Amino acid sequence: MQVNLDKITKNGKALFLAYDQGLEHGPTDFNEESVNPLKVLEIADSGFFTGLILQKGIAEKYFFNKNYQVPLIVKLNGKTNLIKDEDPYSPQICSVAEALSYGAAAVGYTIYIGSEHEPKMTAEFGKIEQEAEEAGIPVIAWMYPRGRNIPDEKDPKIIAYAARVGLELGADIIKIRYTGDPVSFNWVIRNAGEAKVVVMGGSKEDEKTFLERTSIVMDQGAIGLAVGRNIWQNPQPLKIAKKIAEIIWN
Ligand code: FBP
Repeated sequence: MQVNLDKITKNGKALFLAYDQGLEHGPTDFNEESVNPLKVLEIADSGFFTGLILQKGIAEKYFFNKNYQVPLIVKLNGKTNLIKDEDPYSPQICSVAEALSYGAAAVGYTIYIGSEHEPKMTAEFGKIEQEAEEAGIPVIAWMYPRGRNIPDEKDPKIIAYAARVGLELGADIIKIRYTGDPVSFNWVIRNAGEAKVVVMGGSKEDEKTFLERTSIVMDQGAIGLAVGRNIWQNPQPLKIAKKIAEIIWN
């Protein structure tokens, strides 16, 4: 069954603000402003975003029962970067039912394809996918090739493989890295098939490069971006959000 993406898209396009880095990277990503979830929620609720990605703790304490208009996307798994396991595993820490109780319009899950722990993640994802479908909400798969079997996670061929795995596993939206050139990225999009593609942000880059990349991925058929640091680490987050939104909905 094709799930409806209307709640987390506008005219079929998407701009998601990611704010789960506190778990994944620790406070190193934050400054005096962005350490405060309220400040980032204010950015998320500016009208430029079609979704806000949170882990359950921040969803419960800062989003639930408040009057935010931005749709909530709860990330169901996550891990710290303190464990230096070459083959990463990101355990499920929130259920679909719990995410729904915080008001989630969609859920997200990271799969490290190529990791020795890939089977655990694909199995967890399969269950989540089924529960989300029953609840009628979309599932976004962070498709990240990583581990000892992946010599280069930026290799366009492995990124295309990751996109295809997302389609095969039933993801409604696939969050993936840009390959670095339009031709190989077009192949990624074609491998994702009917699953939609949003491009991840990464560490903060200069604005011009980031905006150019946004145009390229949109031209090749992505539906938008899921980005964190390139927005809330920018000294003028709303200004850059506006520019990105103008490209996405041009
Ligand atoms: P950014 O735009 O800040 O890179 O956020 C995207 C994201 O996928 C987050 O959802 C997540 O916390 C982070 O990147 C994980 O990054 P990595 O695993 O590459 O360190």
